[in-house]
Amino acid sequence: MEPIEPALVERAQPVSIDVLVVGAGITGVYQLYRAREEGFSVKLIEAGGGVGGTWYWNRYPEARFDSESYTYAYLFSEELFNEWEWTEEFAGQPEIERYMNHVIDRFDLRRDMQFGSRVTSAVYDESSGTWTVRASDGSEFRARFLVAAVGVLSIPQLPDVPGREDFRGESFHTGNWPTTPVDFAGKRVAVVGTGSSGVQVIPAIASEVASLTVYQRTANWCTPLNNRPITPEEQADLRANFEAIREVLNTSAGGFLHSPHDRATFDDSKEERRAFYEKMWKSPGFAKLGSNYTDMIPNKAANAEFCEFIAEKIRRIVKDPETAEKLTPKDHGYAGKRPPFVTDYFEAYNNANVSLIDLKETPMVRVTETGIETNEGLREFDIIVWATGFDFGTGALARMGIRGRHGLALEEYWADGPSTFLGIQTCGFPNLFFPGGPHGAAANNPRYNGDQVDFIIDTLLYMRDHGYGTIEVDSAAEGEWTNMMNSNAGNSPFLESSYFYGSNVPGKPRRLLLNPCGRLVLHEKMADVVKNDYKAYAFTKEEGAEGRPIRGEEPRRVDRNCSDE
Ligand code: NA7
Repeated sequence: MEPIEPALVERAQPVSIDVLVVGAGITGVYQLYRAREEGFSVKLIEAGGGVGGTWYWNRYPEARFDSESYTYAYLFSEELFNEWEWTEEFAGQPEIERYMNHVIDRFDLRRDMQFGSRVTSAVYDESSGTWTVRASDGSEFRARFLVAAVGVLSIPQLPDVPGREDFRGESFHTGNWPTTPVDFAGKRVAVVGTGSSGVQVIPAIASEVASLTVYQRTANWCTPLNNRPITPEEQADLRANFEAIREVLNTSAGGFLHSPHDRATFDDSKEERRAFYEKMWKSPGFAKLGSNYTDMIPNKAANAEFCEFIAEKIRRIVKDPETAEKLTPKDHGYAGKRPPFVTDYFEAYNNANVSLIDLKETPMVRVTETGIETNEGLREFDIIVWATGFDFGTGALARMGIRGRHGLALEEYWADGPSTFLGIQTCGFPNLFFPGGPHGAAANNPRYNGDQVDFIIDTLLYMRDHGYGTIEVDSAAEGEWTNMMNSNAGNSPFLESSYFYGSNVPGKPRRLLLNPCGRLVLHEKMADVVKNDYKAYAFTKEEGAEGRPIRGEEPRRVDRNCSDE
């Protein structure tokens, strides 16, 4: 495909390219790499000052992977896999950022990347079949294809508590952490939120602060991450087994290496179950999900027993029984919400300077200039850490000013929740792809996001081979996929109270933002697209010759009352 002729450009000298990638996270960088390798002219723009995406912005103390480092990292190059030695099973943010910088330098990607450039609008022009994208730094691009690899956890969500802006100390959201170190030593600190981020930051700072007050709305089923250094022997094993590792990670439902267990809970005696739970407690990260009893999630009695085992652990670790009780979840079972993995989290509450406030018993009333007021009074702080999560799944896509055919705004089209095909495209927005967006899968993120990037590249190559200039998904294909997502939502372990349904964002429609049918169904449907010669799409020829023309119809809203399907 030839780069777009400058003659098509209507406004002041935008840069004309085949593919514009937005977002320098793990997905966007891979998209840039693949597009360039295939000979497309491509640029990547990124709002942040450096590479890493989520792993650039979330640089709070002890931010780290909870998927094994080598399962989360790139697999497209054996040389890269061999030469980068992760120091720990679960790498910390600084090492992850170093890795991402290494990748972009090793593959000479930096020259096509532009940082500090936040998209302010992306408008589709039907006459030329191109996107005009403008960014905060004044740059402008005209691209045939727009790939919004903007991540699911990239818009920090701050609570709507009165006075939040009035606080005169320092305050930070974990997902928008400063690049300069925050000095916690001797400070009075509040941490609000006890999801995966909050429970990482709490033990990391507990011993250096003067006081730490944790504001918890919902207790989580936290279990040990069990991080450790990777030994030289293990490094050698990883290298020797690259092909086998890649095969499992590329083909398994979860994109992890954890072997599934072959027994259901009550196949074992009480003593055997107890020993097995102990084994799970000592297992690394997501093994507690991936290698647990086969019925631990769907069987209520099985789930309750595993939860009771964790509750006992909490009671044993936390010395103050009242605090232990508050830290034990009451409103969901294991995996009803995304389970965090921790290092010395419960232990932190044994420090005399750490206290826990249960916001369900003691609601937050307001933030003042000096601290946080609950119905029990004011506590004064020097620093407030908001570990209050994100506008998950659609937050970033809805804020880019994306306008498709007939000026259709993406955020309006998705006002009742996202409507997608394969979690990659949506009708009414030709030549737009959003790998890693809503409805993709529910697994080790880079693995299924990478599957989507590969699918996008195959699609672009198909278009190039056929001389097609535009692609738009058929509304019926989109409807089928979206209905499948919505009608299977009940099969996901996650409850509606989970942020995976958008329930943490006031006014956001409650739709499952993951793919409850899983990664293997995603693979199957992608393969069907190819097998059926891309019948799910309308294409136009680059030079206006015959294709499978876009029919010019209004994108149809998907029927969302599909619970009986
Ligand atoms: P999460 O998992 O969404 O956690 C956010 C936490 O903040 C959670 O405990 C929330 O309680 C709490 N929260 C949210 N809003 C409020 C208000 N208004 N008041 C008090 N507390 C509140 O985000 P994380 O950053 O921890 O983790 C995100 C992902 O990063 C994680 O899943 C991993 O993939 C890595 P709630 O449970 O909603 O009651």
